[in-house]
Amino acid sequence: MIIERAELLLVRLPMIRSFATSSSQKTHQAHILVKLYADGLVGWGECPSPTDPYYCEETTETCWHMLRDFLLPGIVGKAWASAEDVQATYAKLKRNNFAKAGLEMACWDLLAQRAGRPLHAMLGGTRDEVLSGVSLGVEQDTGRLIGLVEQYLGEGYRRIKLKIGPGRDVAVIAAVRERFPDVPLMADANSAYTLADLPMLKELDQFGLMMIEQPLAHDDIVDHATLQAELSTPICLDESIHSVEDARKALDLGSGRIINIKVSRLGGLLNAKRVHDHCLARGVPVWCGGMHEFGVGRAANLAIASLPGFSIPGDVSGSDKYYHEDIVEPAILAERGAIPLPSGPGLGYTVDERRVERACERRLALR
Ligand code: OSB
Ligand code: MG
Repeated sequence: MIIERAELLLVRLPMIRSFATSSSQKTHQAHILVKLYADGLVGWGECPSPTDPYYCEETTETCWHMLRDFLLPGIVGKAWASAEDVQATYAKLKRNNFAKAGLEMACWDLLAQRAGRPLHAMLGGTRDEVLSGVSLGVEQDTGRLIGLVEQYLGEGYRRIKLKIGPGRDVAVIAAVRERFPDVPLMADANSAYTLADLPMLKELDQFGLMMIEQPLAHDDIVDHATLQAELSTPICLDESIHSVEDARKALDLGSGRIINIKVSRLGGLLNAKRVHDHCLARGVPVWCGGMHEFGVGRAANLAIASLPGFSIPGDVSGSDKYYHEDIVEPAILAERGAIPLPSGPGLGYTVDERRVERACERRLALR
């Protein structure tokens, strides 16, 4: 295929509830949509980067810069036929995985549309629905947090993830666990702790958590191995894993027993699939993480989560958990804790261009 024209659209949506992690607080999300025109088709991708560099080093603006100045000029007008070919166009460009993921996603959408197949089928998906959990931000009021857990369990979500951070950890988990003794529960620290916090982290072992996600530094796999040897609760790695090589090394070291697969953090669907395949071969469970995606990125998350190794309900919730009005039709919604996979070609949802237009703050076209 040859991309004749590419557009970047910076789209900003207000969130239904503000979301706090140990490192940031958000009331809006501003994501870049990548729109590619090739062979009479239009492909869509999304960079769900936070606006600030507190989850990883990328931001919305670094994604815009990489796409405008390196990624799009490297592919527009050139022939390609596979996701491997797409990756080859930026082989020299280090990291910047959220930016790469937005471009690669739009290319996969084009490939799947041209093949007349749903993206999940192209990727080797074997499920017809994806099991869904929720990720709840840090709340200063534990009663309010318990109310939210109750609400989402009432909606049928299969697993609850609680963000934790210094001062909002053991007591919060204890309170939620006491109220919901049997619920599949986990904690995500977003790299807020160090090995000096070992006594507190060991206390978490008593709550029967499914896992503790990224307790230590964003760039660490060594201290995580030390910690995992001290904990009975499995560690799940998020921020530390950017590639299948990172996953292999972390698993070899014993830095964790579960991997959070994020399309964005891994630089696209092909790398996400590689991590999935590696973990499946080793018997390591994976689940699909999220970055508060709009409908385009959420559709890609659903597609990858349809692969057989995704044995744990992920963070891909219905869009009504995040946004009053998302940008795709039909809305992506969970029913009894499961989201059905679409049957149409490509991402399988239609981008509502009027809504995109209304929420678009900046655009750029390249030919
Ligand atoms: O660490 O998984 C994370 C959101 C923003 C940044 C990092 C993370 C998250 C989430 C929310 O946990 C996942 C979602 O509901 O999309
Ligand atoms: Mg995480």
